[in-house]
Amino acid sequence: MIKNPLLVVGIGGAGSRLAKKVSEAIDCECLLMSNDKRDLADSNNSILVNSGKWVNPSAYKLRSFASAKQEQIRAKLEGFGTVLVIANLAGRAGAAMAPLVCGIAGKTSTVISFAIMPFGFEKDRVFSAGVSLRRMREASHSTVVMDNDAFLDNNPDLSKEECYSLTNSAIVEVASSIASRSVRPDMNILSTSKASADSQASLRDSVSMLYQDITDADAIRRTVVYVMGGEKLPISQLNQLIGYAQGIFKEEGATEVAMSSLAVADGGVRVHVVASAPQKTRFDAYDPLGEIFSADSHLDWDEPDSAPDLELAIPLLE
Ligand SMILES: Nc1nc2c(ncn2[C@@H]2O[C@H](COP(=O)(O)OP(=O)(O)OP(=O)(O)O)[C@@H](O)[C@H]2O)c(=O)[nH]1
Ligand SMILES: [Mg+2]
Repeated sequence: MIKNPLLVVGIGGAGSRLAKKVSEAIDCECLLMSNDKRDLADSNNSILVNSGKWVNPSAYKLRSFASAKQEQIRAKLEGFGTVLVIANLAGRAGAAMAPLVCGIAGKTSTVISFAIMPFGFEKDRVFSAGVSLRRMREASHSTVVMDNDAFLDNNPDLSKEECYSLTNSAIVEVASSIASRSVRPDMNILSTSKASADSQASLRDSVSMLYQDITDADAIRRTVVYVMGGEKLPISQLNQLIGYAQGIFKEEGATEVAMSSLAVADGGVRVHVVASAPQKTRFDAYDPLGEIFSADSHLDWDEPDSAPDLELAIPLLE
């Protein structure tokens, strides 16, 4: 499914930081996109979405400014077999531009998108992230979701920063390994754990995070268990770990184990789980109306909501 050449696109602050790391890890081209100049510093391939006179543009506003750059985006994406798009949907730039970029890329390339979801207490961001995720999923061949909220639920003692640093490294590690293997079409949930000396505990933590997002765990059809720092693990322990994972995901032959020699900072083992998601996940509830109306009864779905600047000649109406 993955065709060369490969392009990694980072959108917004966190998206750009992660995309740079992934492109370094797998040695491929990188394109950054943001409305904030600071996100694009020291990059030689980027698109600045200028928000004009707006100091604090909404996601809708940003989307309309990004739409105006469609041709430039199309030109930058041209000629790539596969495009990996990384965006933080908790951010405005991410939520505004990611569906647009996936839509444009999807016309000519295979698109694999990575979406970061907000914490549950970021109430103002949950809805917009939910709608953007639905659109991103539709426009991509495969979407991998990292849910910060589920991670925090599982690791309540961590600060926001510690949480970001762990979920970010899971994204970079999994995105980098995806380039050399296949992913399931449609939606996949990425879950992770803190580093631990005990690989089974790390797997258990990841699975418990996964269960926060999936309402019907029996519907999981395929899982890939990524073992980071796993090459240092004795074979017997690795075997146990595989057996343990297969016990959790009962589907015959559906559990795959991917090893990575990437060292984990404190010498422990970290287990990431990528599970293909069933029809329903908790993200559906982020956009409650989307659950009530089926996709084909939306009159205005084709064009994402945006807020263009319309110059109304009000004085003339007098
Ligand atoms: N998951 C994750 N979230 C982050 C990270 N850094 C910051 N955030 C949070 O995500 C929010 C938006 O981050 P950005 O990635 O800058 O979002 P953006 O797409 O640039 O959009 P803006 O809201 O316009 O900045 C911030 O308010 C932070 O709370 C990170 O490294 N990882
Ligand atoms: Mg930002």
